[in-house]
Amino acid sequence: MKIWKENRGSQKTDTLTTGAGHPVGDKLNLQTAGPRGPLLVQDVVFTDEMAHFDRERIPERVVHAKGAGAFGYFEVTHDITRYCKAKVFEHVGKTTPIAVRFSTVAGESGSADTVRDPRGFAVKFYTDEGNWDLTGNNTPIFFIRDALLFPSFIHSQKRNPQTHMKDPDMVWDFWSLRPESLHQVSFLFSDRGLPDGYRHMNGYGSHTFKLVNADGERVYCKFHYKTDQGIKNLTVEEADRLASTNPDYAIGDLFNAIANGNCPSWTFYIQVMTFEQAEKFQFNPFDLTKVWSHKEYPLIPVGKMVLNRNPVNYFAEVEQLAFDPSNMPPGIEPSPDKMLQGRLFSYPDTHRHRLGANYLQIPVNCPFRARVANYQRDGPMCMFDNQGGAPNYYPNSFSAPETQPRFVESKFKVSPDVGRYNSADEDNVTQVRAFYTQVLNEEERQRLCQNMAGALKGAQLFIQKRMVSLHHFVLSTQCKHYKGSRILFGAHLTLSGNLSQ
Ligand code: HDE
Repeated sequence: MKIWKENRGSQKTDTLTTGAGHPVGDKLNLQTAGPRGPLLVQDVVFTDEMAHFDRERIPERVVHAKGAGAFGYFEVTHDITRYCKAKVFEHVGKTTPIAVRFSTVAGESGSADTVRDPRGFAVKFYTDEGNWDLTGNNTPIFFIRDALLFPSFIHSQKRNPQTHMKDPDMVWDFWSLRPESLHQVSFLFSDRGLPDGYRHMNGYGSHTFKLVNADGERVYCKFHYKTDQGIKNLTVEEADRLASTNPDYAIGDLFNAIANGNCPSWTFYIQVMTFEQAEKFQFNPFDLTKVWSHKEYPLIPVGKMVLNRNPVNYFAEVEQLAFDPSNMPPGIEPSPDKMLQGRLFSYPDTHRHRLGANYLQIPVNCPFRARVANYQRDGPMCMFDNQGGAPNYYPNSFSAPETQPRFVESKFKVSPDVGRYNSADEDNVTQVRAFYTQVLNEEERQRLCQNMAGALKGAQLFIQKRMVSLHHFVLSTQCKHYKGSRILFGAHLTLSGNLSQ
């Protein structure tokens, strides 16, 4: 897609200025003492340009650094006010503007789009009662269930601290030491680990959340957004080819589709679980490494998400777009999920570091459908009127922003002993076994083993062995797929000779 049209001289152009707005007479030649230099410090056209250039980069995201963004709307198609009072679901037909950012996870901002990796699928709803950020992925589950492990997990997927290279030992050492990761790892090495761009994949809020209705009644909920374009994945060969020939494949695919009026959409669903059902659920309902059965907790349709506008400026609208799972308007609350709770702290903390204390004033992050009125003042890059002469302390005796008791969060009981509870062994087997033996067909199973072995063979032998035993432990010797998968791994790994031991 060609964006800029050639200027043939007939068009009126703006006067070029410095950052401070002074008109510039010459932008091609330095101001020097004589034609061969040296330079003059008084050349502010040069120093203004260079000093700004020196500061162009902000830190890239620690994870999800490479991404594409677009804008559009969410429309309610089915009434769920019996579950949730959030304004975004207020009535059928209501639309709310959204911003979406898709991403890969482990690579840097210059990395290829078609690598095997989960994909981020983060949605910001600009609602009438503040922004709601559903910062999800294209998978309904995750690798770990305790937020304390996240920095180590991510370190294992990024670069080795000495060689500065991706390191299969680190990747597979961590996964093989944490059996709860196998469910997500199996998903990742299945066909869905290589989505064809960003339009042909589903999205999931992944965590369990709490919905509260106007009467204060609460249920637990999960969010799903299913692609209306249909699921499409790349073959390993095609993904590899694109990684070298067109590393920005997914960004381009999304941009061009929207620019050509081929606007992608997703159908939005919830799953609902009552508090009583959660008490009796066979697993911990807040465990992010597990799904809720769709048979027992069917998908309830809610609405549609449509992306119909490309960013006008990538840096302003996508690089600075800051998602935060703790952005939840009244009616949507966190569940006790330890991962979600960890994220409530991590994201705004990241943004204060990456973008600065006033990152919520950046237009793309600003809750523009609500009016921000509070007692926060000052800080670097304070961009608006800083709330003028209004009182800056609370409580006060003047007509200044006041709390509204109807917005108090729902109450919940917490009485157990405080401790560091080990969740490593909370049934890491049942769901991954069902995924391997029931969800996948024989060819998909073969590809999974082949894909996994292809990556695992870069790790040291003892790590390969531990990973394969983990996979086989999940299947159990009774399983009819046990022998087949053993042979498959054997055929693709350097430890083939050792497998029979
Ligand atoms: Fe993230 N994650 N994450 N994550 N994540 C970030 O935020 C983090 C997790 C996800 O397009 C970071 O701005 C912790 C699950 C997406 O801008 C950081 C934990 C899921 C994006 C961060 C998780 C996600 C991020 C990096 C475990 C899916 C990109 C820079 C407790 C449900 C959003 C930044 C965008 C980005 C932390 C786990 C999805 C560091 C601590 C689970 C889509 O704050």
